[in-house]
Amino acid sequence: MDVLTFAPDVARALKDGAPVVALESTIITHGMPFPQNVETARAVEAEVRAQGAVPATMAVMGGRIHVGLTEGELDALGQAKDVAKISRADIAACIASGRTGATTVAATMICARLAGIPVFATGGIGGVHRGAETSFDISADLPELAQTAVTVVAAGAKAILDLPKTLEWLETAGVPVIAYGQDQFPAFWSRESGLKAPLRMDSADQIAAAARMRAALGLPGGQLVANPIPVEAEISRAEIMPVVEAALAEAAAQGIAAKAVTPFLLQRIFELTEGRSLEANIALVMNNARLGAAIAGAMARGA
Ligand code: PSU
Repeated sequence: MDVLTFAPDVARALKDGAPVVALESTIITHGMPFPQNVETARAVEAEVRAQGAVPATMAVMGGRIHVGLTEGELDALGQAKDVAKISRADIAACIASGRTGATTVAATMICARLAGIPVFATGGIGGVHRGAETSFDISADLPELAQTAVTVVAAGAKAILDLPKTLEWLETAGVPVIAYGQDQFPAFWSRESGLKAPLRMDSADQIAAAARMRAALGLPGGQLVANPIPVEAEISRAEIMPVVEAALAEAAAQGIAAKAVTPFLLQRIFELTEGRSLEANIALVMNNARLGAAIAGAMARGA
């Protein structure tokens, strides 16, 4: 069944075997406030283009998966109030009902695979939430990485999560976690988490070669490339962790659960840091877009 609507430049690039980078839309609708969300989405697309690749922002609209959005669509999505945050469990229902849906990391990976785009850049993936031993709250992003062959570039996992358990989960599921240019697994707003990443690579070519080898071996699933936030934009762990703890305590007190947890925490941390967390978030997404474009270039060259 044909459910994909390609933006003309994305269709052309895919036909020519030129580099394309998939981008998500939940970060626009649920991850950042307006107007910074739309400005950032535009800047990220421009950065991907500046690096010689074509951006393909994904969203579900009018019963179709859109692979690449027009300026008007991006703008409308950034201001819409009733957009669903969709993942593997609800993407089909959202398309079938004609509702508008923003794609999480998991849903964007599904869309990217359907569209034939092997690389996707975002901010931070979802993971194992604190207290998961009782709540069972584990982001659907993790099992998606274990089954869908897309290389995801993120600044690690958000520091609101239980990072040791997130790494354990990924290891058990056979997902390669590759720190880029350093030994430690980065923690979104901070370059370091205190945890060593299982793998380290220092070039886009190495990452592309590893993806190709996984395909050659017939291994399902993707790779997580954990790209540390640039030094000048980072908020140190010592500074961000008390803020994260305060936001987590508020979420618990208010009984925030399931899909609402991550957007609630990001918004509270934004308020508590007086906007600094958002500046850091924007800087790390831009940085991931650059690396994503480089990896897409390396894959297109067959490096
Ligand atoms: N990266 C960001 N901001 C975000 C997200 C990623 O910089 O808001 C979104 C992604 O869509 C990711 C989601 O899939 O957060 C995780 O949500 P959850 O923990 O409910 O799975």
